[in-house]
Amino acid sequence: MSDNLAIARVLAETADLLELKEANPFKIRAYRNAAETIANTGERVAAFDEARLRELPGVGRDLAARIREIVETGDAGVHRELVAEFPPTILELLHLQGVGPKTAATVYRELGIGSLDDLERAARAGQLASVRGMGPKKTALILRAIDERRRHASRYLAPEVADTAAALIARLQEAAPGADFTPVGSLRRGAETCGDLDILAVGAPPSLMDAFTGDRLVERVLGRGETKASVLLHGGLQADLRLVPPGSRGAALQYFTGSKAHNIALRDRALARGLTLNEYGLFDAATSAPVASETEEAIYAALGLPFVPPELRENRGEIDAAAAGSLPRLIERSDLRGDLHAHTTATDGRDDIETMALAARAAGLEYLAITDHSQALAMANGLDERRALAHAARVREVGRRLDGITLLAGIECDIRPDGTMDLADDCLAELDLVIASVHSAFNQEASQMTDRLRRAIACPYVDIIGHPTGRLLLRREPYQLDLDAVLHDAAAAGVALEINSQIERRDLNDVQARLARDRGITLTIATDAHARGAFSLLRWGVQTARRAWLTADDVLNTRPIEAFRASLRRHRRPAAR
Ligand code: DGT
Ligand code: CA
Ligand code: CA
Ligand code: ZN
Repeated sequence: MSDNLAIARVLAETADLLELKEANPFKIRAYRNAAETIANTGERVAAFDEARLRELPGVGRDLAARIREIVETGDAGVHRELVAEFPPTILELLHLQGVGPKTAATVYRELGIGSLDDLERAARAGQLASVRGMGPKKTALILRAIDERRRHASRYLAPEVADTAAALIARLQEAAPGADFTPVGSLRRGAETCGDLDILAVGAPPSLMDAFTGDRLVERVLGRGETKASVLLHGGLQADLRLVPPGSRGAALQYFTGSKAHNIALRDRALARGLTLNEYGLFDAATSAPVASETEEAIYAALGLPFVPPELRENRGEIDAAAAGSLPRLIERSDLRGDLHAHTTATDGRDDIETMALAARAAGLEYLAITDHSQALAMANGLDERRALAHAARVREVGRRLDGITLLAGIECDIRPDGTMDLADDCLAELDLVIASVHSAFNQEASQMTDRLRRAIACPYVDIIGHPTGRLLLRREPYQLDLDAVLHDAAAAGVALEINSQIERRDLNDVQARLARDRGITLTIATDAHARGAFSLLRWGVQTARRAWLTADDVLNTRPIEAFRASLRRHRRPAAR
């Protein structure tokens, strides 16, 4: 096992299982902290030796040994033993949003509930009410979480699938050094989640199938032929491998990248021109003579189209736009000059101001806004007015000291349930940039939540709305909201909307960001970094932006610092009404 997230998952599960056993709280915390540290480390922890591992915050001798064990064997003995002590279904309980290890431990011990099915049955029968701290409200939340879980059960976060793909392809490449590997399907299209992992191998010998089906990540072989194999990986993800000869590389890439809807539309276009299109190539329908197959560009060109970037291939107007020569020039990671959303040790971040600034600079950024939480987020040690201003002074002081990176002193200010801002106007006015976000009372009705966001937008010191819909991929639905009304107000007020790059947020999503841009709203792409390694996450925000058809001009933080500052809402004249 070689990716950070997979290692972190084993450690976090160990912490959860220890909690279930009521083990020593310090030990539980130690595993949980290590899991978080590793998930947030930019470099590949699998390449670290024990000494290097012990330099990570919160990783001592024991944990370093456990981590090496996970890297080398794919699991840790302590984790395996813990799993064996409980029913195998216990992990699904632990992973249920809104339940958490404490509740799971209570219902397991008091009611013997060890699976989602048990929990659902008990909840429906009203048996949870007998457990301390579990009223009807909590029961309803649990039932909703189970329902959502069932609907999402078979999908995975794309960045996690990308990590798995990289690890797997590295080993396949060793087995077939001359071959060329590309992840295709939804992963290549930059989707948020993937149903499975599709890999295309060009120019590999048939023996590659042995390496694939025998890989250490493989739990079970689902099917195996000469040119195609499917396996189930540990953790439940399916992986499909296809072998094609170099001559049909482009056709196979095009076909297996999809989407299915794009392919069908493209095939119709081919048919209308007397051509047939399949995974082997583009052919003359009458004579079967090959027309194009070696590159995707050649196939699109033979259909009278420029190359269509994979992120656009969703049959959302891209073929017409391509035919009309009006495909957008999509934003790229290298267009981003700044990151606008980052936390430090002042609240719930793991690194201090200077460390974050240097990491942003190392990631090629020219500016960084430090935007710690406001007081309402007490759990995160949120800042009140006095601390916010003192923190801003420190941010500016560090910024003056450092070369090659400009720091902006901002805040991620909570939008209270009634729509008022969590910090006084005169404090917000002192800062360089204000993100306003919802972090509480997610269950408000649509009308209330819509008013709440509109009120926030009406505050003249709000520049950006952070993670505007509050959804967590595969875990939490967006809050109820009239997005149209919010977009209307944001456009009128000149407030920007964030595309949050956290892998489980991607919020706004592609469709919403495209809609916002069409309404004249500018977007930002931000990491919501909580540690120095997090700036690499910009990549995922950029993918969402590309899927939203955005160009560099549509995104505020592609601008040079002075132009960026000038385009913030606080420095613009109020929009004429
Ligand atoms: P996923 O796996 O749900 O995240 O989404 P995809 O797009 O990766 O879907 P998948 O893995 O079923 O198939 C990979 C690609 O193969 C898909 O994007 C397009 C192509 N493909 C699959 N089935 C069909 C089909 O019936 N017709 C056409 N034209 N293409 C297909
Ligand atoms: Ca797929
Ligand atoms: Ca597939
Ligand atoms: Zn936030």
